[in-house]
Amino acid sequence: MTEQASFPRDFYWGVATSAYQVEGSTLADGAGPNIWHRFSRLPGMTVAGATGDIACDQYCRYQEDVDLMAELGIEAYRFSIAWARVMPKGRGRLNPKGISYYDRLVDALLAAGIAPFATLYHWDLPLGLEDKGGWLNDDTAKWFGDYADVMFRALSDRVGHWMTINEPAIVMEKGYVLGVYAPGHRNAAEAPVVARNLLRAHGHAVQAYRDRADGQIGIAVNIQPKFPATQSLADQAAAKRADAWRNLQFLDAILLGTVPDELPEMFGRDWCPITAEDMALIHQPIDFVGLNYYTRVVVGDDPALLPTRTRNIEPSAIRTLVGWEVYPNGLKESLLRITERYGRVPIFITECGAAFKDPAPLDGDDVMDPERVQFLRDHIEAARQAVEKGVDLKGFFVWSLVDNFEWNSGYTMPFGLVHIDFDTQRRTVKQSGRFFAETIRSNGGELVTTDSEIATQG
Ligand code: IFM
Repeated sequence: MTEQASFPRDFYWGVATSAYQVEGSTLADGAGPNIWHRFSRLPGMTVAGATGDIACDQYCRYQEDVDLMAELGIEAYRFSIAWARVMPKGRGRLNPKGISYYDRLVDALLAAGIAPFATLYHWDLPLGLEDKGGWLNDDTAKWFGDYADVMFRALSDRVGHWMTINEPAIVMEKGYVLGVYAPGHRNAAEAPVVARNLLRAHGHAVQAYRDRADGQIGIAVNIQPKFPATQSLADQAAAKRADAWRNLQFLDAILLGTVPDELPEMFGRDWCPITAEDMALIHQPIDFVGLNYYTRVVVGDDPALLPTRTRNIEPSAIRTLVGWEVYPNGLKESLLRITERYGRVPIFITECGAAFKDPAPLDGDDVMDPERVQFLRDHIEAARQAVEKGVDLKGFFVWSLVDNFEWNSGYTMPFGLVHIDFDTQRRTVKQSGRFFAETIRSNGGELVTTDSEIATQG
């Protein structure tokens, strides 16, 4: 016996990607370079010197990917727009051919009955803006608003769901503190400046959207529940700091107009305050929260590691290829926490997925990836339980449609429902792709085997 479907009837089952990770043709048709173009060419920054120059070639093969999505019954596609494709220097002159690419993509999606969900910024800042200070320059936020307005003008008649920025915490931490992602800065003192400008950029885009369109706009944040390694006061305080840094600072500012106390304490005289004027821009109503969920993290106190003075403890439990603990309950906890902290705001799970080592495809057969099937099954079940507890969940997007360029890991971390042979660009559906197709067909209703059933069967 299976449980009844409890996802709403108008639920969106989708897949997600981002421009630099899948499009390729990064400089085609007048596009400008972005920070990953430069960063991935620096020695040692990506595994095997990989770049997104070709990636999944979606710029040329978008119709093939749309057809694949249609074949799997996918209802929504979350893609991102490459800012430097439509504004080669990040401001000023537009590139009509770049805009036309997204026009064609959106039309192809709609023709296939797939709802387009567009992200305006998924980490590919135009290089022209990096050379003017990037996210450390206050003007970048304003230029982002101008770029957003161009895209609203071009697509908001057909795109009803927009996300301003993907995972601002990762931009700040990996791009500016750890230097493992573009632009590769290593300066903890830059973090609050970057965070403030990302938030201001979000605000400018929301403002432009309200002036221009009447669909839905939100932001996609990644939440990682933080657990203290021990019950010591020091570890508990460490978990609170890590939580404020990674999970709370962006949503608190946007939805509550506040800054968690831990942040100014953490930064001391390096703290960059958000002014009242900034906050008025940032703290505007949004229509939904996008939640990207992958794992939880256990943390301990470590005074040497700035700015959070915390260290992550290696998980001993089941992990994905990236090393992240598989912890589906964290998805439920995160959904409930957002609902409790910010009120019953509509939420989309805008990313959830896992990298596992997949076998090579054999001619004519699907790629078998039972670990990813299990991962998805358990996370969809966690989402269902959150819905049961009253979370206003609107959709579930798997990361990702296809194996793609996983940033500094290059092409070594397959997350796709569809395998790609990067020598031939041949696509082969995985078992997880078929599983997700079945999930969509049943609206999540035929996945869940209850514990009691397992016991009875045993
Ligand atoms: O590939 C990334 C994506 O760009 C942002 N969220 C996490 C994914 C997996 O690491």
